[in-house]
Amino acid sequence: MRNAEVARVLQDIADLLEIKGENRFKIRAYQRAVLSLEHLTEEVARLVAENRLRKISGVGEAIAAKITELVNTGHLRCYEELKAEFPEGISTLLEIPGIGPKTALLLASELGIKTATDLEAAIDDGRVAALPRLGKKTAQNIRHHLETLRRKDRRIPLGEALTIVEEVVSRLTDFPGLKNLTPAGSLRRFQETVGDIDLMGTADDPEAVTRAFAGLPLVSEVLARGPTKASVIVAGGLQVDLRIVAHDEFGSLLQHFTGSKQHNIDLRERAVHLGLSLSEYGITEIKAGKLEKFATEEAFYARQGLSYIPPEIREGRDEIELAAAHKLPILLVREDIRGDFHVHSDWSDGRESLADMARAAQACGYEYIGFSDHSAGRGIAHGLSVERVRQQLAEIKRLNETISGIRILSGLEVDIRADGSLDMPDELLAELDIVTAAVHSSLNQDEAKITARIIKALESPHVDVLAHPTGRLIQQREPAAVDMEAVLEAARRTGTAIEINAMPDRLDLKDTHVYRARELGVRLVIGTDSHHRDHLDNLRFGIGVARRGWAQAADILNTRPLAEVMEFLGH
Ligand code: DGT
Ligand code: CA
Ligand code: CA
Repeated sequence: MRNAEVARVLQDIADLLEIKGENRFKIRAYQRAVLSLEHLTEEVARLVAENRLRKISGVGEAIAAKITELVNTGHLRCYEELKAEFPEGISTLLEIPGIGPKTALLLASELGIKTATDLEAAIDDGRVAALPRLGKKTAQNIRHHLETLRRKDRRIPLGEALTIVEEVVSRLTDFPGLKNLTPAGSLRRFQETVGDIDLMGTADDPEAVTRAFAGLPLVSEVLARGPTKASVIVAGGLQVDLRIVAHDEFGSLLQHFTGSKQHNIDLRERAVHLGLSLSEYGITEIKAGKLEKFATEEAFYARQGLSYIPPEIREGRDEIELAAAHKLPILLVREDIRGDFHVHSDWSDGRESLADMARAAQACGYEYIGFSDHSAGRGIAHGLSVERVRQQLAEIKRLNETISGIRILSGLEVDIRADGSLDMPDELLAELDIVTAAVHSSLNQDEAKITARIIKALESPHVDVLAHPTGRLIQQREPAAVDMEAVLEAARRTGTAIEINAMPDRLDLKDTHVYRARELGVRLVIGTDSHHRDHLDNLRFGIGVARRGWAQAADILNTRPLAEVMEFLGH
C-alpha cells in the first residue's frame, strides 16, 4: 500500500471525526500523521515491516497501530465502522471546497448525493437550493467550486504557470495606482505543480484593476468579478484569481493567500493561545476586538512574535516553532550560486558552442561552469565517444587559456547501464574534472534492481554527482522505483553529491528528498541541465526546490568557491 493511500484514509478519518464533533486533539493527531506521510521518503509499508513507524514525527502509538493494521490487512476496522455511521458519498463531498461537514451531511442524507456529478445535477435542477439553510447563493457557490475542482484535477507544472503569471503581471504592472502585484498560493511556495494561480496586489482604486484584469486579451472567460476580486480563465484553461486591497493591508492578504492551508491552520491555532485572531484583513486582539492592519508579511509575523517565514517552507512542518524561537535556517538564495555543473554543448545534444555557453555562464556572474555532455551509451542521441571526449578535453583546455574570468570544468553525463556499470572507461573518467552519472534507460527495473544499479555507480571512485536519480518527468513519467533512502545513504557513505535537476519538468530530487538528504548530510548540487543559454535561468526552479527542502548555501556544492569545489572533487 502506497503512502498516498494510507494518507488518504487517515485524512478521511480526520474529516469524519470533525463531522462527529470529536475532540480537536484527536482530529489534529490524524492531520499531523497525514502531513508526515506526505513528507516521508520511505515507503510506509517498509516502516511497518521493520517496526519503525514510531520514528515518524507526528505518529503516536494509536495511529501507528492503525497504519499497521491498514498496511498489513488492507483494511482498517475503525475506519469501516466510522464510515458506516454516515451516508455513502460523504468523503467525496468533503473534498469539495465550500462544503463543510454540516453541508456534506445534509447533501448526502437528504439528497442521497454520492458523487460530484450527482451534486452538479442536484444544483442544476434546484434541489440543493431548496434545502434548509442552503439557498440559491450557496448552491451557486458550490457549483463554482466544483468547476474549479474539475479544472484543478489538471494541475499544471510550475514552469508553465510561471510563464503565464509573468505575462499577466507584465500587462498589469504599469496600471496607475497599482502596487505590490505578486503571485501567492502554491506558485509562490514553488510547489512543483499548481492548481490555480492566486495574484495579490494593492491599489488606489481596486475596482479599476479588477476591471482591467478581466479585460486582458489572454483571458478566455470571466468567472466572477467584483470591486476587490476577480476570477478568470486564461488560455490553456488555467484559473487566475486576483485580489486587490488597500495599500496598508497587503501583508495579511499576501500571507493568507500564500498558504499553505496547513501552515495557516497551525498559525491560527497558535495565535488563539496568544489571544489573537488572524485573517486576510489583519490581526484582531480578541479581548479588545480591534483590527490591526499590516502592510508587510514581516510585520504580520512579527506581531505574533515570529521571525519571517519564507514562503517555500510554509508547509506545516515545524517552521512556526522555529520562527518563534528565532531559529529558522537562512535558506539558499540565487546570489549564493557560483556555477553550474550540468550544461550541454553542441558536442552532444546541446545547441551552443562551449565558448558561447561559457560566456553566457559568465554573464550570470558565475565563477565556474562544468560541461556534462552525454556519453555514447545506447539510445542517447549524439553521445560522445572516447575519442570525442578527448578532443573536447583539449578544446576546454584551450578555452581556459583564452577566456578569462570563468573557469571551465571538463566533465560528462555518463550513462549508468542497466547493470550499474558506467558507459565510459575508468581511465577516461579519471581525466575529467567532474563526472556526473545518470540513468536514462531501463527505468522500469524493480526497486531492488534499480537501487542496486544506482548504488553501484555511486561506489565508483570517479563519480562525483548523481543526476536526476528517479528519472521522473512531472505528469509525464512516473519516478523509477528507486529506494531513495538507500541511495541517499550510499551517497553519504561514498561522498557523492546528488543533483537537484532544475528543469521544470524534472525537479528531481524533489523537495522532500532534499530535506532528507540534508538530514543525512548528503552534499547537494543544483544543475540546470541546460541545452541552450536560456535554460541557465531554470536555476530559479532548482533554488525553489532546494528552499522547499530547507537547504542552506552550505548544503549546495555549487555555492562554494572554486578551490573548495576542486577539493570536494578530489583534485
Ligand atoms: P493549489 O492552487 O491547489 O496549487 O494550492 P494553493 O495553496 O495555491 O491553494 P488555493 O489556491 O486553494 O488557496 C491559496 C491559499 O489561500 C492557500 O494556500 C491557503 C489560503 N486558503 C484558501 N482557502 C483556504 C481555506 O479554506 N482554509 C485555509 N486555512 N486557507 C485557505
Ligand atoms: Ca492556488
Ligand atoms: Ca485560488
